[in-house]
Amino acid sequence: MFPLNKKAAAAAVYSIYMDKLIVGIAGALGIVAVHWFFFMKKTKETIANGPSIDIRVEGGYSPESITIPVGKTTILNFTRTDPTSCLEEVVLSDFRIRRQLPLNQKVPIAITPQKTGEFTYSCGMNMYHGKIMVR
Ligand SMILES: [Cu+2]
Repeated sequence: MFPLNKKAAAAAVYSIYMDKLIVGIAGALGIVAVHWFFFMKKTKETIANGPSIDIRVEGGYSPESITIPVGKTTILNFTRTDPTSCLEEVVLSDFRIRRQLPLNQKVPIAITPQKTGEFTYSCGMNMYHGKIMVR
């Protein structure tokens, strides 16, 4: 009798885990689908002269926070080395920029902030964040 109950309990626990796993997989597929939906056309960038900052995209953005001068053009060189589809697009909403980041390619994004403050940017799904401090 006892071994049978133990077996039943184990089966119940297993089924709960399976439910969670299925929900997890469904959620992940949903995220991928949304990313595909928002896939946008590549645009050519006009590169302005001025200082640049390299930002590596790998499990997030590094450096996560950068400081750039107000009223001057700074080029942010994004290089994505992370194959996660989540990071394949970067959105600098304050600067009205949305750009694809092909794997292992340097993508220069020039910005010229007109006011000081803290600005955030993110991946296309708003899950990973980076910060731009304008001084
Ligand atoms: Cu994302």
